Amino acid sequence: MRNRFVIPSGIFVLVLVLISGCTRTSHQNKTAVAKIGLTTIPFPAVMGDTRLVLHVTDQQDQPINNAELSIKGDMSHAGMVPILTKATSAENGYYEVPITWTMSGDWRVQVEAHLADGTVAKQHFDLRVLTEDELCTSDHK
Ligand SMILES: [Cu+2]
Repeated sequence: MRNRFVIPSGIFVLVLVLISGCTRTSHQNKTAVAKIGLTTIPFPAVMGDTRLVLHVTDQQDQPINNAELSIKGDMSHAGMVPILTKATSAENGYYEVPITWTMSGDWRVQVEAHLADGTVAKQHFDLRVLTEDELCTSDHK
């Protein structure tokens, strides 16, 4: 009873840290005035319809709700049509948009956050999209 809300939000924060942790140091844009984190619902991402969640915060870790996000998903091999989408409304810094992964495998998601002051923060994330079968397999390890 008393853990009702603690467990789901704990998992969510952990996922954010895991994903942003591997990209933050090497790819952070020097002129960035905002920090961007990414996760998916469900996580790990599976082929088909999922939701993408981007968390945008300022240098003091305060949520930024009025950014306009341009999101582009590409696969690591040639010949794929990129996924393009936008997100413009947020709650507590979390921008959530539906996204349909058209193929399983390695994707790069590039995010541009256009801020109210006219500056742009950029971040990209590499993630693997699993098939339903792979998801089942990794659950049993
Ligand atoms: Cu592909």
